[in-house]
Amino acid sequence: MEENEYSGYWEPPRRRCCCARRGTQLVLVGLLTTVMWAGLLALLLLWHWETEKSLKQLGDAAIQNALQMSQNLEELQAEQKQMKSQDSQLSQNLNELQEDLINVKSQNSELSQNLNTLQEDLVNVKSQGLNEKRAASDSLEKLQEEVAKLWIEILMSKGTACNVCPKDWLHFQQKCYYFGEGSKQWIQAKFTCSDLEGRLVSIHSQKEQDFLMQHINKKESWIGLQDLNMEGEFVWPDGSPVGYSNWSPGEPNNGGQGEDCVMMRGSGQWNDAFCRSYLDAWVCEQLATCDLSAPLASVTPTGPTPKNEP
Ligand SMILES: [Ca+2]
Ligand SMILES: [Ca+2]
Repeated sequence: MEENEYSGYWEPPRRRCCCARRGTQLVLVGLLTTVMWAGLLALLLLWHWETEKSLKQLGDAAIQNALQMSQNLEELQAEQKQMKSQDSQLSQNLNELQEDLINVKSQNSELSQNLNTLQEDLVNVKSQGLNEKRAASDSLEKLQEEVAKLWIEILMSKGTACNVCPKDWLHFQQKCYYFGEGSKQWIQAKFTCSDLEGRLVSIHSQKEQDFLMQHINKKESWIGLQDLNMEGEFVWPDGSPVGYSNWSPGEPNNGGQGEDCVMMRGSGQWNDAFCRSYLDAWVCEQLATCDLSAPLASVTPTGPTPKNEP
């Protein structure tokens, strides 16, 4: 028996035992497999649940982000619209400013033009006023001279001697003459005569010319004639035009750089010369005054006071 036991005669029980063990093992394996599958399924379900949850959260976040982005986009669009509106307003303001600038420039130009016109008018008025004042002064001076001459004639007609001249002046007819010597330009000779209370000589007759010829000692001498204001229009110091004249042949010729001041040559004939030339002689004149020391017959003075009146 023991030999059979140990020689394998009892193969069937051994097989039953193995089969039972195998069944148990199979059951265990099956259980284990089931548990494993169950665990795996549970894991899969858990993973699926977690994944779905995550996806849902992601979806919610995406929706939230999309909403936020949409809101931001709307805000940006609103800002852009507002900026466009402001840009349009700024552009309109800029255009208005440019138009205002153009208007201001135009007004400024017009004002500047008006100012220039006013300044020109003012200069013209001033010039006209000065000319009128000068003309009035010349007229007054002329009138005073005529009155003085008339007064002298009246006095002379009453037997009064009107031949009084300052010292070193020579008397001829109704005037006194001073024959100055020394190098001078025409304008310097003119001012020197003024300082002597006279003026450069005016010559109105051949007799006067002859008298002057006798006393200039053949020296070239400045006389009062000039055409400084208007070329070719010669006038005497009292403003009177040329009546009597004694021009040299071919004169006046306004030669060289311009000749506007008249001199008497040694021959006595006249020549227009350059005013800044220096001559060694000039002739001044003034009206002679009357000697009123003798009583007058029936004349009452009403004119200007004669010089040398006692
Ligand atoms: Ca001239
Ligand atoms: Ca000349």
